[in-house]
Amino acid sequence: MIELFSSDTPNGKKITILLEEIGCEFKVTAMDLSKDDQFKNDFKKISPFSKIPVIVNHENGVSVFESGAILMYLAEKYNKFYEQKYRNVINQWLMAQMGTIGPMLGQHHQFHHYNPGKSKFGEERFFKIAKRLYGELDERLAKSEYLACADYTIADIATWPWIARHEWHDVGLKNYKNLTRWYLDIASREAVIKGFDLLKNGSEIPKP
Ligand SMILES: N[C@@H](CCC(=O)N[C@@H](CS)C(=O)NCC(=O)O)C(=O)O
Repeated sequence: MIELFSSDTPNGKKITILLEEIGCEFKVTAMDLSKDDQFKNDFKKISPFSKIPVIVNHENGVSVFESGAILMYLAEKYNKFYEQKYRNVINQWLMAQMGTIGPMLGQHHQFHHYNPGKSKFGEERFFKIAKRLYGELDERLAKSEYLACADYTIADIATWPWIARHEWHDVGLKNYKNLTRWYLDIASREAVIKGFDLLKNGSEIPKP
């Protein structure tokens, strides 16, 4: 059984979506970041940077931190959404999410959504970067059904929950035709609907 330590955030939802897609048995241990659950000593043993998500595989005691590493671990273990023949290209789109899309949109959330009015520079900078990312993803999805290839992969699973925060981004998702096509296609998957509702409190996917 897989235990997922997580909160209801895009990085957390990546993992519930993949676990639902795989259909394996798992349980979520909710972490309240506002109450500093992430800094507790026991959690630090499995998460050296005190961040969610982390999984523990109770079959063998293996723990994995960093959402990209968790996706790779589970996809390899269950041999799903990470086809060997596309692995090089899947890795590139997965790393682009981990290194660019997530961190940049995360900063945009900080300035535009949580702290408007505190830094004009920060708001402008990350709004511009968010818009640019939407355009670049749209361009890619004009040429490819999914981010890495013609199949749905862990690169899509990593990126989609960030675009699901489109209301916070204020960029106007529906102006990006290919990104919207991809977003809605993934949003209609049963596992994605279930995985999105990480805390099982009826959370629904925002429409473009
Ligand atoms: N690169 C990490 C980022 C994880 C991350 O930023 N987690 C946030 C929530 S989405 C967190 O745990 N923040 C708590 C903190 O930094 O104190 C990953 O993808 O797993």
